[in-house]
Order: sequence, then structure tokens, then C-alpha cells
Amino acid sequence: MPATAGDEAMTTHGSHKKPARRPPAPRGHEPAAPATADDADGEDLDVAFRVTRPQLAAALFISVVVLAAGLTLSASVANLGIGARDVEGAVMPPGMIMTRDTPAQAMRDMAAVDPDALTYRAPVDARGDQLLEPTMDGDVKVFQLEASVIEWNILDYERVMAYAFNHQVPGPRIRLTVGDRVRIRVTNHLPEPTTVHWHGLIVPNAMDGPAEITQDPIPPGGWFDYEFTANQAGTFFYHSHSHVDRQQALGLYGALIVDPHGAAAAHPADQEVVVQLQEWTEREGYTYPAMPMEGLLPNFFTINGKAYPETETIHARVGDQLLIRFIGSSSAFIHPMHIRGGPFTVIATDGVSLAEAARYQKDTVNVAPGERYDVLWTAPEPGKWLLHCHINHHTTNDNVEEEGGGGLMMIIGVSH
Ligand SMILES: [Cu+2]
Repeated sequence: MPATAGDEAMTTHGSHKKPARRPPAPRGHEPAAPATADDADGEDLDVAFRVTRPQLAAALFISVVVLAAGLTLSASVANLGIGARDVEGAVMPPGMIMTRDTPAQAMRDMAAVDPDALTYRAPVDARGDQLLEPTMDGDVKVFQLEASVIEWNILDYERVMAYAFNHQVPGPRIRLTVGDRVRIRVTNHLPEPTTVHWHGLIVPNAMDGPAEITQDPIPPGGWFDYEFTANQAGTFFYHSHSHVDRQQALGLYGALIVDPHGAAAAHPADQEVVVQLQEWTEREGYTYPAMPMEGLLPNFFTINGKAYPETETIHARVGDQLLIRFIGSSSAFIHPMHIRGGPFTVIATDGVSLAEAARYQKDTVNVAPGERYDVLWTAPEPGKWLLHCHINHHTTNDNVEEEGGGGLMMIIGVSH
């Protein structure tokens, strides 16, 4: 066998020079015979590595079993029928349980907001629930609502990607008077179809909003005119009604308040406070629609689009009467809303005024999705009185309490 000088030091061929130093053989063992073709007796030692048929069959069998097991395991936990195109770019929440029967539609519904769909970045201190001014078309009040994907600060340091009406969360406040004829043009700049429902208002059926039930969904880039006359006074709200568990949970809702007409319009309070509730699921820079499901449980909570300590502080004087309108704009969670400093009087529920004898006192009301409570609260002695949810986790920000709380908490500052 040819060998160069350089090879010699490394080789262990028996018929050539031994290496300069050879490690001692382990005690009790003969040094292993080098297995080379040119061994002294000339026998072909490769026979030691020849594969017998039973060995080949065994290896083949094991490989097939392992491959089949891998395929079966994948098929038993994931839906292999979903093509990449069906869920293109979808980012799923960590912890979400996806099984063999999870369809692509469910994944798209629960996926993170696509950062590529962002069209607007709201200023850090922007506030939602801004009064929407109509234009007049004859005697019809015309409002414009535009849905799009925005970046929105729920805290100074915490930005979410939201679905929003008119670049704010909640959407702008629509204020009507009983008897108003309105036309509300909803324009869709979302990457998916949408519609709007006027919760609690009795409107013509074709104007009620549920997608694919009373109307075709408004496609991306399209619009729809909702026309009706407001005939009920009270606290209402509007929200998306297409893939509502995704779209409303991401911020597509807003207050709709109808004042009584004429003499009945006399305000029962010194000040009015609208409280709209929402949850957020924000993880690793992605925003998911909060749902009571694995991976989608919320970690932030907002009143009117802000978490405490960024929630608005209400200022009142001792003896002031506050009309607080609680709106269950949450898509999926119930919030027992509590006010300190004395009970309040429930004067209306779900947009229906309670007769004097039917009014009642509470200090906590369970505000479920869709519910509204109008309550009157009188400012007691001076101080900082809390209005907050009594599910304690809902008064934290990502499980952390800061400046004494978080999430669904606001301060009513009362002075002399
Ligand atoms: Cu709560």
C-alpha cells in the first residue's frame, strides 16, 4: 500500500513502521487486529461489515415502522389537510391547542393581526370614544365610519395592533336624539370582510348588520349605507358583525347614545361617564383576539381603550351626581364593575329606563357582553374613589400591578 512520509506517523498498518508512540493496550485485552485488505493472511476482512439479508430486512422494517409512526403522530395532532395557502402568514398564539380537526378558518380567526395590514399609527396619547359629528343631507344625519388596522397604545409602553373605526379604540361616539333619521356609511379598509350591528336599537331588518344573514359582507375596499330612525332613548353600542369574535375582540365597537326628545331630555346628572370594556391578548409583539380559549386568554384590559394608570381620571365635587353608562362591549368576558364610596342607583338597563319604583341600589353590577347599565352615583367625601372590575386579574397589566392596579380601573377624584 503506498504511503507518504507524512502518513507514516499516523498509520497503524502492521506491515509498515509503527507510530513513534503507541498507547499501551488496555490491560486484559489484546490490541485489536487492524482490519485491512492487505492483512498478513490475505483474507478479505470486509466480510465483518457485510450485511446479511435478515439484517437488511430488520433495518428496512424498523425504518418503515418509524416513518409510519411519524406520519401517524403528525396526523393525529395536526390537520394535514390544511394547505399552506389556506393559512398563509398566519401567526398562531403560543399555547393554542391545534388538533387534527382544527380547520384553516379557525386558525385564520384566531391568528395574530397581520402587521403588514397596518395602515395607521395612532399617537401615544390618542383617546377613543371621540364624538362623531354628522353632516346633514336634508333632514338625515350622515355619519362616516371607516374600519382599518391601526397601532394603538393601551399604555404608554404597550402598543397593540387593533381593528378600529376611524383610527380610534373604541370607535367614535355616535350621539343621536330620539326621532333622528340617520345614514351611517361604513367603509371597509380591513384585509377581510366586515359589517356593523346597532346593538339594542330596533332598526329595519335589512339594516341590522349580521353578515350573510341580512346582508352580504362588505368586502375590503367596499362600503355599505345603514339607514334607520332612532326611536329609543338610552345607552346602546355598535360593533362588527362579521367574524365578530375576532373583529369585535380586536376593537371594532363604539358607543351609541340616544337622548330623549324635548322636556324629557333634562339631564339627570352633573356629569356623564361612559365606560366601555375590552380585553387584549398581546404576546411577543403580536396582538391576538382575546377569547376564553387556550393561548388566547387576555393579559391586558381596557376602559375606553386604555389600561390603568392610563385610564381617564374623572373629576367631581362633593355631592355631584354622576351618570355612569356601563357598556358590555367586551366580546367574551364578564366584568363585575364596582364603585367605591357608596352604592349607586340603577336607573336603566339595556337601553330601557326603569320606572322610579323599579330602580334599585347596588355597588357592583355584572356587565356581561352586550349588557348596559346606566347608574347614578353621588360623589361622597373628597378623595380618590375607585371604579374597577372586581375580577382581580382584570386590574393588572400582563399580571403586574403598577401604581396600585392596572387594567379595568379608573379614579374618580372628588374635591370640595
Ligand atoms: Cu373584569
